[in-house]
Amino acid sequence: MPSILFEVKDQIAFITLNRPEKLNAFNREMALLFQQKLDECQHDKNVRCVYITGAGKSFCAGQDLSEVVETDGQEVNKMLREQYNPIVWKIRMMEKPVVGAINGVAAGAGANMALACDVVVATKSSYFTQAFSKIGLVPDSGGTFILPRFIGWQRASALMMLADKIPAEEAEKMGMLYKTFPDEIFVEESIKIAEKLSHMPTRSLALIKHALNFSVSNTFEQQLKIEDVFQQKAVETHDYKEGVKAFLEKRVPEYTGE
Ligand code: T3D
Repeated sequence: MPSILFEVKDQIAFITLNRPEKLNAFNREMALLFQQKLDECQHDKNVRCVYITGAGKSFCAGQDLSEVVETDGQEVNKMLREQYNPIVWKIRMMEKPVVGAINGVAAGAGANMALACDVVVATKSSYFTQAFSKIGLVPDSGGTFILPRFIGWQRASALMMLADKIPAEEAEKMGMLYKTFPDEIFVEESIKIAEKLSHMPTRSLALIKHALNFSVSNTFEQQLKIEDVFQQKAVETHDYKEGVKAFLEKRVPEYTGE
């Protein structure tokens, strides 16, 4: 079986991390295949939403530790540059919404990849752990950037140092994710979110995403300029014209993503 399952259905690309016997931990082959699929999503005009989940009872347990026995600093450095950094970068730069559908444990790089998604939802039985410090590592995959911005410095510091298991409902209260759903209705409810996003004005969603990307390092003044530039881009889209027209005609808009 391939380590990544991939299917495009009704303009949603479903990416499933598929090494369930290892709780979908990443080996090199899986990390590279994941990147390839993210690239396909970016370039395929038929894809208007990406949905990432894990096979079996877990989302992802981070790096496959059986692959890194006796790894030295240079190899880890290469690993981050070749495997993990491009994955979170591609998720953040993707010009379509990415749903992180967390269906069990999200640990280490798996937890931080989840945080990089645009809309993160989880089963109530899921949990997150910044597992790195437990094995003498430092959080990677953007975790030290994203987590303090989501939940504040103090809580991020505690989570990263203690590597505690944080149940999804607690993570939701902290602001680490959007919503949790009971396990038995999770697939249905999380796909509904992807379906909704796939029918929305895709280019406006991409601009919202990039505006948020810029907001983490911009001043208020710089951000007002970004909003100005992005709004001009949005106004030029077909979907904007359709949105206004449909509103005035009192009908449901039909967005094409253009
Ligand atoms: O050099 C570098 O590593 C740089 C890269 C860093 C990126 C990272 O992601 S570092 C962080 C790596 N991940 C971890 O440290 C998490 C390790 N796993 C765990 O702590 C636990 O497995 C979990 C908390 C995730 C889940 O616990 P539990 O009790 O539900 O499951 P389990 O029994 O521990 O695991 C089930 C199986 O999956 C087990 O295999 P077995 O005994 O049935 O044959 C276990 O060994 C395997 N597994 C789980 N996580 C990993 C793994 N195998 C390899 N690598 C894993 N990360």
